[in-house]
Amino acid sequence: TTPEPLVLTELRGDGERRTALLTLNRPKQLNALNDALMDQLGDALAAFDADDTVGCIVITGSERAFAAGADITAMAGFSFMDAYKGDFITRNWERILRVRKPVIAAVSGFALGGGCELAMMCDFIIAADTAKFGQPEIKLGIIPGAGGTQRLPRAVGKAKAMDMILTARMMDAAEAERAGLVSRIVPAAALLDEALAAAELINAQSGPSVMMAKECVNRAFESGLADGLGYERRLFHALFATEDQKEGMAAFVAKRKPAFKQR
Ligand code: CO8
Repeated sequence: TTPEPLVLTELRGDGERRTALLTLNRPKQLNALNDALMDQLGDALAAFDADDTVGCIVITGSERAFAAGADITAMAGFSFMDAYKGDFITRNWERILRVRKPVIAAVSGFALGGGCELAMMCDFIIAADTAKFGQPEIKLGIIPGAGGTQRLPRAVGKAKAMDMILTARMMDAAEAERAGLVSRIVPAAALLDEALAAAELINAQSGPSVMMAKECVNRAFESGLADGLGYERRLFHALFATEDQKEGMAAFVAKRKPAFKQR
């Protein structure tokens, strides 16, 4: 028998472009992220990013846990050289950063350690009211290793990031939304529907504007204001070369819905 996949993949939506739904699938281990799972996730992300029928990707977990972190049993015996030579964690974790289409995290339950870091690598997080975020690595005698010390302060500011990383306390969904870590909170039962509805709105837009908008927002975290504004200006100008810009503006003037074609 073939083993159950660690990441379930399906296509959702009936528009011209669909949403790839990726479900982390180690529910008994609270979706603890091991090497095999991260390989499967990276493969799925790359495949759907290259698929023109897909406009947007949603990553979700189970009701109880988005992911409770990197698999502690897998790394418990690591030496420094194991971690260093295995390029732990860049090898397969950072593939998500190369995805050009939007990636939405739909988080229910625990998003801890590497699980919180994975959610933060997505473009935005929609949280169920049951969501709990944390970076509890300090309790294991390590520190966050997949961007937690860098992305969390950018998301919630230094005070809350230091508090969470040094004390290991969790943030509930309400605090995460107040702090800016998540874009919205929805009732747990509606989480997937809400995330898929957000994805559908994105799927209906022009491919080049969606990808360039994502690129520009990400640029805001990599550059000074003047450089970021210059980058935005160039891409803004470039979009006037697309057919979809003509279509979008013509549709507005004609008071009809635009039919964007470019992917
Ligand atoms: N790794 C491995 N197994 C886990 C993990 C994990 N991170 N989290 C939970 N599990 C397992 C438990 O061992 C348990 O297994 P079993 O049933 O066989 O005993 C099962 O999942 C259910 O968990 P619990 O019984 O503990 O459930 P509770 O509801 O009592 O507690 C908690 C839930 C609070 C989430 C608790 O499980 C917990 O504290 N988990 C660990 C959280 C944590 O410390 N996460 C950080 C891990 S370190 C990390 O992510 C570093 C990232 C660095 C970069 C990434 C590199 C790859």
